[in-house]
Amino acid sequence: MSDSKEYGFELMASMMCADYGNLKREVEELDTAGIDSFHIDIMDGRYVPNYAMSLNDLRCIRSLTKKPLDVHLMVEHPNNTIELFIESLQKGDTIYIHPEAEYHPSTTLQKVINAGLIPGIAINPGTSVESVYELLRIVDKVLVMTVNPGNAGQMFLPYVGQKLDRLFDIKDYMHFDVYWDGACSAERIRMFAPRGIKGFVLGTSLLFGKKKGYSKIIEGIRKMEF
Ligand code: S6P
Ligand code: MG
Repeated sequence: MSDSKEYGFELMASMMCADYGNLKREVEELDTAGIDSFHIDIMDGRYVPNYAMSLNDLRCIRSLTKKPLDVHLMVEHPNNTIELFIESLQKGDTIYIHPEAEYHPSTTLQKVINAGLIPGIAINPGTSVESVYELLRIVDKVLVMTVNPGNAGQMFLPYVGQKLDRLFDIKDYMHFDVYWDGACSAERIRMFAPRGIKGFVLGTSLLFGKKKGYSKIIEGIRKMEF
């Protein structure tokens, strides 16, 4: 059996799925269990019909761990508030924006780059690679949404597979990595890790609300023993 070291994939915990009655304990347990980073879903109730996490949640989690944060902004016009996020983060953290939510996404991404953080874009299921092609030249990460943004626990949208193939073809010469967000199951890790997904966001499908502890689950994924 191959393990994640061979493929080198990363595992991110989708913190909107965590138990907020025990947030500190959740962060500590995930940290100890070997999660690679903490995925923070920020929503504004406009770009997506939900709120999920806030800036204060982000700051709280930032203070509880040394591991990187992976901030997924599902907000309209992130350029208006990006400084609040930038100043709450540190080197090694990532900010993803949705290009459709911004008039001039490259201006916003440039602020992320200038701050020494890792720039990324999140691509919705209905967004083509062609429509964001020029941005691929300046980002380090592309977060492919395999569900529509806004909620955890949704069904995987299989038509996203063709877009992943297109991104795998161009990722090396355009210098970006491809990440997966939404309905990440064991079967999909098994299928897509060898094809070039660099990291998976784990939510209700595989990590949270299970009978097994985080260490066992994460160890199982790394060994590809599901
Ligand atoms: C959804 C959000 C995601 C989810 C995560 C949930 O808009 O961006 O990060 O929290 O994907 O995972 P699951 O396994 O419940 O679909
Ligand atoms: Mg997300």
